[in-house]
Amino acid sequence: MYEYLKKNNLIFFALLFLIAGCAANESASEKFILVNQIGYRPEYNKKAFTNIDADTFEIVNTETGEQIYTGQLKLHHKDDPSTGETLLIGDFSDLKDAGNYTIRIGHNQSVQFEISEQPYDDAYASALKSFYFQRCGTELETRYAGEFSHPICHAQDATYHVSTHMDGVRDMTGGWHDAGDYGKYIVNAGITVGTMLMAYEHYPTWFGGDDIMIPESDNSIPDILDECRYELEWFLKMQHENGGVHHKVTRENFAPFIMPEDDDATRFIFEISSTATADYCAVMALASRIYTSFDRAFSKTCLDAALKAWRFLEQNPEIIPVGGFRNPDGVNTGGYGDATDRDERLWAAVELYITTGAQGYHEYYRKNYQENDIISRQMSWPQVECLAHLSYLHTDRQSTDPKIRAEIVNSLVSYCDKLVEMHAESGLHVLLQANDYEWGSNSTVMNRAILLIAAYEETADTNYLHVAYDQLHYILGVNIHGMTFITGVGDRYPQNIHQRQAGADNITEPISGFLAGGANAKLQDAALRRAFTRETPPARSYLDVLESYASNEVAINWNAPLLYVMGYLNAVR
Ligand code: G3I
Ligand code: 9MR
Ligand code: ZN
Repeated sequence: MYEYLKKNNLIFFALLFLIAGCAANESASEKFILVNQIGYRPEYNKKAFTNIDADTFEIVNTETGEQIYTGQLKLHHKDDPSTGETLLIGDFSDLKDAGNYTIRIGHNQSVQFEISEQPYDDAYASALKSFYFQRCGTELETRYAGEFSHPICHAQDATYHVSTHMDGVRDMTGGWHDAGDYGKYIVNAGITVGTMLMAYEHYPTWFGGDDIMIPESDNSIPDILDECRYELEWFLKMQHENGGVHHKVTRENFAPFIMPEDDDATRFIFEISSTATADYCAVMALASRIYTSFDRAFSKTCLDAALKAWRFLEQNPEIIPVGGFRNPDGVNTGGYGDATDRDERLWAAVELYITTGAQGYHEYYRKNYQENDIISRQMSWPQVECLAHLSYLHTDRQSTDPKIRAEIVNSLVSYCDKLVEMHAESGLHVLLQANDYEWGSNSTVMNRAILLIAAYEETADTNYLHVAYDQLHYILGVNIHGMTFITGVGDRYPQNIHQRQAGADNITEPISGFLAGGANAKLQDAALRRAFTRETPPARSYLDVLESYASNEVAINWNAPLLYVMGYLNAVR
C-alpha cells in the first residue's frame, strides 16, 4: 500500500497530508504525558509535562511492575501560547535509582524511559555515525552502512560554473552531502566542522570514542576526528591558488529524489566568497592544532591553507562578492548567502591566534571582538562570532587579555540569564520564543544549550546546566509532538525525513541519527502551509512528511550542536 501510494505522489502526499493534518488537529485534544524518551541521569532534573488535569502522578518500575513513586502535579502554564495547551509539571528529580520506568496519571501512561549514568551513549553514537552516511564521492560499504550502503556517488564533481569565469573541471570530490540534498557548501560545513572539532578540543575524553563502525574506527584516532577529516580533505580541494575558497559545489537545480549514485547531472563549482574563505580559515587553523598529535603533516597542510586564506582576506578587506554570495541566474540550489563577513573574519583571526600565538591575529580580535555586543545571540551558519568567543575563553594561551575574557564572560552570563528567563516562561521549558520557531529551530535549541554549558563551565552555576538539560529533553521527547526529533532514537521518531536517499531507497526505516529541523511557524514549505496557519500555536508547526523540507529536513549543521550537547550532558559530573 505504502509503495503504491508513494508511486502515486499526488495521492500519496494528499493522503499523508490529510492524516498529518488530522493528527495535528487531534493532538490539540489528546491527553499526553511528555518525558525524555531515552531517559535521565540520576543527579539532574527530571520532569514530566502533561495536559491531564490531575493532582498526582505515579511512577512504575517497568521491570517489576511496582509503583515506586508518587508525586504532585503542579500547574505550570495555563493556555501556553507555543503549544495551545494548559500544562502541568510532575517533578521527579529526587528519584535517582537506576532503572526503567513509566509515568502513570489515571489510565494514561508515558513511554518507558531509563535513569542511568550515561543514558545517551547510543543516541550520541548514532548522531555521529549519521555524518558517515552523508559521505560523498565514496562507496558506503555494507559492513559499515548495512542496508543503506550504496556505490560511489558524485565522482563527477565538478565543473566550473560560467559565473566563475573559470574554465574546465577540477577534482572537488569527497566531503559530506549538506543535508537532504546532495549539495556541498563550505559556509554550512564551516560551522559544522568547527562545532565538532571544538567539542573534541574542549572535552577530548568525552568525545574520544573510536568505535562507531566507520572505516576508520579502532585506528586510535577518535572517530569524530576521522569523520571531520573526511570533510577537511574536501575542504583542501575547494581553495583556489589565490587563497580564496569556492562557496559551494551543487547542480543548478536540486536533484529529484534519487539515490546519490544515480545523480549524474553536471555539478558546478561556484565563485569564491569571503564568508566561505573566512569560515574555511577558522576551521583549518582549528584543525591544524587538533590533528597535530595525530598527523603532523596533515596539521601543517591545514595551517598552510589557513594562512593562505587569511592572506586572501587581508588582500580583500571588503566582502566578496559585493553584498555576499547570491545564486547566479538559473541556479536554485542552496545559497547560504550572508551580507556581512565580519563575524567570519573574527572567528578566523581567533583560531589563527590560538594556533600560532601570533599577536597580529590577536590584535585583529582585540579591535573587533565587541561587535554584536560580544555575545547577544546563539551561533548559526550566518552568525559565527560566538564560536570565536568560545575559543578565546577555552584557550590556555597565556597571552590572552584577562579584561577581554572578563567582558566575554559577562556578556555570556548576561545572555544566558535571558535564556534562563525564557526557559521559566516557556510551556515545555524549551528555549524557543514565538519568532524562534523557524527553519532549523532544533539547531537553535542546541546552540543555545552550548552557550548555557559554557556559562556553567565559567560560573559553576548549575542552573545553567539544568536549563541545558531541558533543551536535550525537548529534542528527546518533551515536545508537543510526543516524539524525539532524531531518527531511530526513542519510542517515536521522524519516519519521513526530507532526505533524498531516504526518499529513494525503498527502505521504510530512515537512517538513524539525523536531527530533523523542527517546528517552523513561518510555514516555509507547501506542506506546512496546507496543514497550518499563522494562528497555529508555533510549536505545532512541524510535519513528519517527506515534502516538508522547512521542518523535516536533516542537515549537518543541525547534528553538530546536537553532538556537542549530547556528548557533554551524557558525561558531565
Ligand atoms: O537572517 C534572517 C533574520 O535576520 C530574520 O529576522 C529572519 C526572519 O524570519 O530570517 C532570517 O533569515 C533566515 C535564514 O535562514 C537565516 O537563518 C530565513 O528566514 C530562512 O528562510 C533561512 O532558511 C535557510 C534555508 O536553507 C532557506 O534558505 C536555513 O537557515 C538553512 O538551514 C537552509 O539550508 C538548506 C540549504 O539551503 C540546502 N541544503 C539543505 C539545507 C537545510 O534545509
Ligand atoms: O530538497 C531541497 C532542500 O534541500 C532545500 O532545503 C529546499 C529549500 O531550498 O528545497 C528543497 O527542494 C525543493 C525545491 O525547493 C522546490 N521543489 C521541490 C524540491 C524538493 O522538495
Ligand atoms: Zn555524493
